[in-house]
Amino acid sequence: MPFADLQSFISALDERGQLKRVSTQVDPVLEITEIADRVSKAPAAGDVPPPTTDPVHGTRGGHGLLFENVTGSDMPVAINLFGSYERMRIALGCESFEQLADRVQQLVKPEIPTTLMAKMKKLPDLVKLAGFGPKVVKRGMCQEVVKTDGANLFDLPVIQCWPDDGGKYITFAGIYTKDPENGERNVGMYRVQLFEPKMTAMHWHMHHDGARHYRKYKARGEKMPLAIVLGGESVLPYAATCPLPPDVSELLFAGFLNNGGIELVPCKTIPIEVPANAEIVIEGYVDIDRTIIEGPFGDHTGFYSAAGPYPTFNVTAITHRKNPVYLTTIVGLPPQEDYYLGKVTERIFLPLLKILIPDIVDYSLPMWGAFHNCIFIKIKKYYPYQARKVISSVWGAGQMMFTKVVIVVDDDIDVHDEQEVMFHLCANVDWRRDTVIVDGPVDILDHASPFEGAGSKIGIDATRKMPGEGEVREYPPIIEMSDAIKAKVTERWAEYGF
Ligand SMILES: Cc1cc2nc3c(=O)[nH]c(=O)nc-3n(C[C@H](O)[C@H](O)[C@H](O)COP(=O)(O)O)c2cc1C
Ligand SMILES: [Mn+2]
Repeated sequence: MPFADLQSFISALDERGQLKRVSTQVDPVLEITEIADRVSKAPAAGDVPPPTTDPVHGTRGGHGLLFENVTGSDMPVAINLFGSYERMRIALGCESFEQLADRVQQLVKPEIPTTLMAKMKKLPDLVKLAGFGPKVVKRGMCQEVVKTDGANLFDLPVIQCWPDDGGKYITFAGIYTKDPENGERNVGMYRVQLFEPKMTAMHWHMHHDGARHYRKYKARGEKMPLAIVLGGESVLPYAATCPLPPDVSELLFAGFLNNGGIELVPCKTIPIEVPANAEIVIEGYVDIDRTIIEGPFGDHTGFYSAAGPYPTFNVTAITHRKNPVYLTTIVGLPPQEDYYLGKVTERIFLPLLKILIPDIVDYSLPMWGAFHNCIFIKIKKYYPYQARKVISSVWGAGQMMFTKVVIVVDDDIDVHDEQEVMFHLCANVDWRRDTVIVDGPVDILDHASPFEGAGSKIGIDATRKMPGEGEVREYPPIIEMSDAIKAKVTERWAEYGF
């Protein structure tokens, strides 16, 4: 089972040898980053990479870290808690990500019961599904301490991640907003730069749901209530990063992962509900008339993302449980903690992706692709230009639209083995015939595109070509020894005297 709050998750990591406590005093400015960066690239604590992840990079991630003595604050700082396959499995309460993917598959493709008996059997599943929605309750530990006038963001041990960052950033919070038209909740993970004791920026990319909500408030001329939430159920940080379609509730998905709806409490000063079991909640309003130059920030891409204008957020209250733990993360040159969040999405979303694009057998987002730069896709090819169809479909599928390089291979290739993919790519492709370059939206963080968020993407068809796919000669067979000779050599191996 996943955990009901951050501190019970931390205790579980501790019991399972997945946590290191650091009692030496550390500086939240840069020092925590350097430690966390080294640890996240160290061998993983007792980790076993799942078979569907690449064996080289899947073995890193070190331990989760709890800094108990942080300069300038009385709150401990937790980081890298989700930064390995094993810790992600613990956070999501699953034995394997494939097991979770199976649950997602059942959710999206429910078998239609035909007999009365089968209907009766299905009933508990439906009742359970209904139970995954969030439940509003009266009281929650996230409000054990409430500060309004006395609220000060700089009392929190917020870290400065990298030397050229614009300042201190809250990096691992769920941002809770509501659609002003229909009240639908959204949770997204967006970084929050601190400017004043009660003022921050709100860095949501224009393609994300927080920005969509913001545009609606702005059009209505209303200020936008918003809560920044740290901690809560151990599934929540992951759920906030999930690339769900607009209007598909992250909280419902979190309830599904949590095997029970997330309990919410009404905020003290704004009309938003937040997880009752959160560690820390920052309440306030986004100012629809004021932006501020936010950034630069050392980002997922491994580069600094440039400074630019983003809306400002004014704090009306900070609430927290007694003795809260401050949760944070860093992003930078992969692998970092976010790599594992991304890999879990890759696995869990495979059944959903297959519904959208049934040609796909499997896919992989290689670590160095930093999510949006590269995807390897395996298809079973039946007709000419099928790979081209898949390439176009990927560019039309939610946040996959950002993918700069789409590489499609045949179904006898292991997409989790980079060597194998690159071998076939380089050998099978005629660049002029087998590539397609299109203009379209790209990730806001992409610095190579001519415009922010708009540039070009390449699709590479690395499958064996068939008639109808341009000028094609016959593809030669790959070299393989006959089974008879292999068996003979195996049998005689000792005789050779190696
Ligand atoms: C550690 C981390 C930091 C992130 N920071 C941002 C950010 O600052 N701005 C942003 O728009 N997306 C950021 N993202 C990506 C979004 O959280 C992610 O795309 C999410 O699906 C957006 O949800 P939404 O579509 O509901 O807005 C971050 C993701 C992670 C894992
Ligand atoms: Mn969303």
